[in-house]
Amino acid sequence: MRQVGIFGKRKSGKSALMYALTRQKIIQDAAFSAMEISGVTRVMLVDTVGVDVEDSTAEKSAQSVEVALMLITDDSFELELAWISKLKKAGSSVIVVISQADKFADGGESLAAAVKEVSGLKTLCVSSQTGAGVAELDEEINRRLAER
Ligand SMILES: Nc1nc2c(ncn2[C@@H]2O[C@H](COP(=O)(O)OP(=O)(O)OP(=O)(O)O)[C@@H](O)[C@H]2O)c(=O)[nH]1
Ligand SMILES: [Mg+2]
Repeated sequence: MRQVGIFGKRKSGKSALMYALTRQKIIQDAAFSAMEISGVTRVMLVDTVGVDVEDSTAEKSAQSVEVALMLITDDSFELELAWISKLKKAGSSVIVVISQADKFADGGESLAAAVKEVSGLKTLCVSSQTGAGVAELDEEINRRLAER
């Protein structure tokens, strides 16, 4: 099955994001069940161990995912940038996610701009708690999968 991996430091909100994305999908499927059946793509969301954990098993997941979500929650994101290189080298399409965006006064926009500037990657602000940005992220994931 096609895999989408969720990467980030410990407590960056990986598991919460996995549930938010899953919930979104279930709601959509309920509302548009007739439309979804014919064009359904089955995707496995892969939750990983923090990239800041020693001997992280995320290393293994990085080899098998087609699309990788790299979560960033604050302005020290050197480790995440190193992982982005690693994921790209392994052939994954990387989407940067400013996670827990509800915690920022500006919704994470200034951090997103800073990350985008150095990484050159599409960066989306998402809150699993309020649901802000979840639908946009879901769309972007599907776009990336369709492109491959
Ligand atoms: N305010 C806010 N808190 C969040 C959000 N997402 C997660 N959290 C909180 O952040 C903490 C960590 O969330 P998790 O989803 O468990 O993070 P994780 O990256 O899976 O953590 P580990 O598996 O331990 O590495 C929990 O207390 C969550 O309630 C969010 O969008 N907004
Ligand atoms: Mg977790």
